[in-house]
Amino acid sequence: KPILVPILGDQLTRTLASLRGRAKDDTVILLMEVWDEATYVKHHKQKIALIFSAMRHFAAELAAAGWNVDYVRLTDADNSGSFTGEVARAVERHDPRAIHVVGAGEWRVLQALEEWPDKFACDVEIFPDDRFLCSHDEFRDWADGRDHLTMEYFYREMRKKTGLLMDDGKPTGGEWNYDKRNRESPDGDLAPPPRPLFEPDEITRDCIKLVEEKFPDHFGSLEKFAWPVTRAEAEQAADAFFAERIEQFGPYQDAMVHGQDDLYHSMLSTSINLGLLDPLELCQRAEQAYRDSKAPLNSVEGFIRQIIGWREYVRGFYWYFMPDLERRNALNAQRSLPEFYWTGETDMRCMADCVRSTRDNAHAHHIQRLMVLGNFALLAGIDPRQVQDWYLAVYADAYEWVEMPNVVGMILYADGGILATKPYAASGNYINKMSDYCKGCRYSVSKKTGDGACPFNPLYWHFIHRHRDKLESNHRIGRIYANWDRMGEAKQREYLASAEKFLDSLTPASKGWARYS
Ligand code: FAD
Ligand code: DLZ
Ligand code: SF4
Repeated sequence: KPILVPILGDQLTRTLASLRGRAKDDTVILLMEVWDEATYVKHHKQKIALIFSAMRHFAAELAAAGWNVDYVRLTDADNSGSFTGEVARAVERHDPRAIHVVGAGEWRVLQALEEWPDKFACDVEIFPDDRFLCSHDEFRDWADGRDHLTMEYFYREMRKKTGLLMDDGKPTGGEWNYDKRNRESPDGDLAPPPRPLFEPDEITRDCIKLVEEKFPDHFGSLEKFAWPVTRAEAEQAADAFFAERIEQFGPYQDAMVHGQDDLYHSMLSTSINLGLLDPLELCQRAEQAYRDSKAPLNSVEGFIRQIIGWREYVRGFYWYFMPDLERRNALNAQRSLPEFYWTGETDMRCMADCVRSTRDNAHAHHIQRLMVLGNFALLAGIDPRQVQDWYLAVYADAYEWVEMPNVVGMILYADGGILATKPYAASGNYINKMSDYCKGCRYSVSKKTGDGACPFNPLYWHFIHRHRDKLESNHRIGRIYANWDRMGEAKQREYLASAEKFLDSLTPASKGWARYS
C-alpha cells in the first residue's frame, strides 16, 4: 500500500515536507482542482487561471521526474468539489496505508484537514509548513504577553535567526531599518525596466478557457495574463528583478504613477505564495546584490524586511489570532463597500487607477493597497468583512493568512491597534506627495471642503472626529486633536458636512460580486 500525498494549490514546492525523503515507488501524489476552493470567494479570473495552470505544470513536472501523480481536474465527471471529498475518492482508488499532508495555509482548510483522521481508516499525518521561517510555536513564544506586536521587533529576531544582513551579530550598516531613505516621490520621469511577461502556453490557455467558461461572472480581466506559472519562469522573473529593478526598489517603494502598474516592485508575491520561489533564497540573493555593490543597502534591507519581516509576521499573526481575527471590528465600521471598488467608476483618479490595475492585473502594489484603497475603506468606515472579501477575491497573490492581517490589522485598525500602533489614516496630501494622481483629478487636493474638494480631506477629519474616544489617548495620533480643536466650530462643521454629503452619495456594491449567494 502506498502513501497518499495530497498537495494543495499553494504548496507547489518540490521540497515540501510531505515529499522530502519519500520513495517515488511508494507514493501517490494527489492534486485537486475543486469547486469549493475556486469559489469560497469569487476570485479574480486571473487568480483561478494562475493556480490551475501552476498546479497542472507542477503535476507534469513531477510526473516527468518519475513520481506517480493523480491529478483531478475541475471538470472530471465525479469531482466531488471539495478537498475532503477528493481525498475520500483517492483513498478508494489507491487504498493508501497513510496520508501525508502539509498543514493548509488557511484556517478554514486546516479545520477540514484535521477531520481526516476520523474520516479515513488509514493513518493521517499533518506536517508543519516549514517553507516559512517562523513556526507557529515560535511566533507564540514571541507574542505571548506583549500588548503591541510591533513588527519591527519581530523582524530583528528574524534577522538574527537567519543571519541576513548581520555582521558580527550587529545589523549591517549599523541600523536595522533604512526606511527613511525609502520615501522618494515620483518625479514624473520614472522609467522602470518592464518586468518579463510570460506568454500563456497551451496549458495556461486551457486554464484561461476553463475559467472563462466556468467563472464568467467573477471579477477581473484575463486579457493581460502574464504570470509565471512554473518555477523556471518564476526564477526568470526573480533574475530580472535582481538585475534591473532592485536598485530603485527601496527609494520608490511608496511611489505611485498613473498607469504604471509595476514600478520597481518585484512582482514576485504570486510565485512566492504558490511555493514556486523560496522566500529565504530570495532574501539571500538580495543580500548578495548588496555585497556585490549592485544594490544599495536601503533597497536590499527594505526588500528583506518585507519578506522575513512583514510576510512572516502576518502569517504568525493570522494563526495567533484566528478564528477571532476575522470578526474583529474595533472601530465598529458598518458601511457597505461602494460599488466602485468593483467597477472603478469614480471621479477619484487615484481610486479609479488602483481599481483598474486590480481588474487588469489581479495586482496592485503595496502602497496602492494600503494608502489609497485601504485608506479610503478606513476613513469611510467600511465593514471589515466586506473589505476582507474584496481583498481576498481580487488579488492573484491573496490567501487568507496574508490578506486578513493586512486588512484587519494594517488598513482598518479593526484589531484595535495590535498590529499597527496607529491607524494608517491620511488626507489627500499624502497621496498627492507620493503620486501623480492628483494632477489630472476632477477633485482638487488643495480644496478642503465643499464641492470639488478632494474627498480624502473631509473624510480624514470625519474619521478623526468620530473616533475621538478611541484615538485621543494614542500617543502617535492623539496630538492631531489639538489641530482639530483649533479649527473652530464653523470649520469643523464644514468638514463634517462635506464628508457626510460625500458618504451619502456612495452607491453600495450590488450583491453577488464577492460571494455566491
Ligand atoms: P514587493 O513590493 O516587491 O515586496 C516583496 C515581497 O514582500 C512581496 O512579494 C511579499 O511577499 C512581501 N510583502 C510585502 N509587503 C507585505 C505585507 N504587508 N504582508 C505580507 N507580505 C508582504 N500580499 C500578498 O502576498 N497577498 C495578499 O493577499 C496581500 N494582501 C494585502 C492586503 C492589504 C490591505 C495590504 C496593504 C497589503 C497586502 N499584501 C498582500 C502585501 C503587499 O501589498 C503585496 O505582497 C505586494 O504588493 C506584492 O507585490 P510584489 O511582489 O511586487 O511586492
Ligand atoms: C485559491 C485556490 C483555488 C482558486 N483553487 C484551488 C483548487 O482548485 N485546488 C487547490 O488545491 N487549491 C486551490 N486554491 C488554493 C487553496 O485555496 C489553498 O491551498 C488553501 O486555501 C490553503 O489553505
Ligand atoms: Fe485622489 Fe484626492 Fe488626489 Fe483626486 S485629488 S487623485 S481623489 S487624492
